[in-house]
Amino acid sequence: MTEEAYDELLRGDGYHMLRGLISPEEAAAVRELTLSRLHEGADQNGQIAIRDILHWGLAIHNMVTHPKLLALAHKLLGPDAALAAVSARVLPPNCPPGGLHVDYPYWAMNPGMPVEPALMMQVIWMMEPFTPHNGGTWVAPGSQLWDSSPNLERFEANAIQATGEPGDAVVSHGLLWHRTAINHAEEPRVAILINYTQLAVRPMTPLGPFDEAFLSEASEELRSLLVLDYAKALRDRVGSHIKRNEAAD
Ligand SMILES: O=C(O)CCC(=O)C(=O)O
Repeated sequence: MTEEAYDELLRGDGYHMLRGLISPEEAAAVRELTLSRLHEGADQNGQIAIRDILHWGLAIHNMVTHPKLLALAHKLLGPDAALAAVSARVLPPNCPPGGLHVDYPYWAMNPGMPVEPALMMQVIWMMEPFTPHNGGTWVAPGSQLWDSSPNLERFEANAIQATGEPGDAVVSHGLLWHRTAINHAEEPRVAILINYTQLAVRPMTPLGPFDEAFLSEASEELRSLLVLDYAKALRDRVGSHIKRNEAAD
């Protein structure tokens, strides 16, 4: 799975569908949790973004550290990949579509952005069925390779809507052109968004601080993703870089 998804993200459609990562019941519980916390969110042009939801507890931790996602994140971004953001996105009924974009850090960079190695991987978790009717995300297959700023005309000529079942996830290269859709349904549509980056990418908004109670419950995998000691993570990276160079001599 990891090998196929890796190739798809870098050289194929730029995204890969992972089915049934959590059960429909688990997804429904996270959907309810999200809807009970809408007051933590901010309006984003008619849609609701709830940032930094790690403190919501174990269900979110388990999604962030799902073994299939971590295997891919580590292959794509390195064994010391970092968690850059975890948020919820709610599309209220009849919300307007979101703006066409690529994700951070790519939109903040000068032209000539590297596809490979990737700097960022995004995960769009479906907490209910995603359909064209309720706002399945629009993505343009292969657009990570288009080497230009997103433009609506090219996007609209190529884009398709990601659809799936509760507990599925779309994993994508950070350079994939995408936008949120209109929700024509009568119920809000809920997604959980997770972004992983290479260690060296400066987070847009640093996660944390994390108190002792939080850290004592965090798994090894989660602590590693939080890069609690950046200087040490860099020392480890220098160490393995030097070892690699020595091996090559
Ligand atoms: O909620 C969605 O449909 C996807 C949102 C998204 O990927 C983004 O805004 O970067």
